Amino acid sequence: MRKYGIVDTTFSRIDMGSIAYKIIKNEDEDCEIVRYTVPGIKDIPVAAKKLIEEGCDGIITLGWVGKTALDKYSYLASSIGIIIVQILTSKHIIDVTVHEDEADDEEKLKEIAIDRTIKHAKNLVKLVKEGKNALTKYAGKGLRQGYRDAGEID
Ligand code: RDL
Ligand code: RDL
Ligand code: RDL
Repeated sequence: MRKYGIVDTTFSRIDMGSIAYKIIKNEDEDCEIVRYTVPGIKDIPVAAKKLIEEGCDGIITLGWVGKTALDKYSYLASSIGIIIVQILTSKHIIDVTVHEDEADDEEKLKEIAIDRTIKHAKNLVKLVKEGKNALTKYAGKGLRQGYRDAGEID
């Protein structure tokens, strides 16, 4: 049975973990899902590593980055940490991050967070189920998460 990990944070202002849970369950009915909630983004890499060590085939992380320069440094650190865990474990960690300065109003931020979470949860299931070529039919299509697709330049 395929096993997925969800890592989310209490810092986040939207419960993206519950959305990811529903989508993964819907896309891969018989799977097992483990959720691990940590305080903030810098706590994500080790949580993801622990879930992989517990047998997860792939992970989705759900981070929220505040507006200040300090927040952005935290994001860079966490992002590098997530990449290091992927390299060390050879497992995909799909990094969903919402940056609080992506939108001025809360409704728009919520839309971005939900859309990004749904699309990346589907990406994770495809990669875990089908492997290397799962996304090849979308290559070069200008797909975006959180926004309308940019589209292909022809
Ligand atoms: O280990 C405890 C905290 O250091 C850790 O949870 C940090 O990720 C918390 N944090 C910051 O310290 C910060 O300056 C966060 C942010 N900014 C941020 O923008 N988003 C977070 N955490 O999720
Ligand atoms: O793991 C899922 C995503 O985090 C990952 O695919 C990122 O590489 C997606 N991404 C960004 O998050 C971003 O802010 C990309 C860009 N910018 C970018 O400019 N080009 C990309 N991905 O290919
Ligand atoms: O072209 C508009 C956006 O794609 C661009 O601003 C991206 O940098 C926004 N973005 C993030 O900031 C991020 O952390 C994206 C992702 N993650 C992502 O996973 N997928 C995106 N954009 O399409």
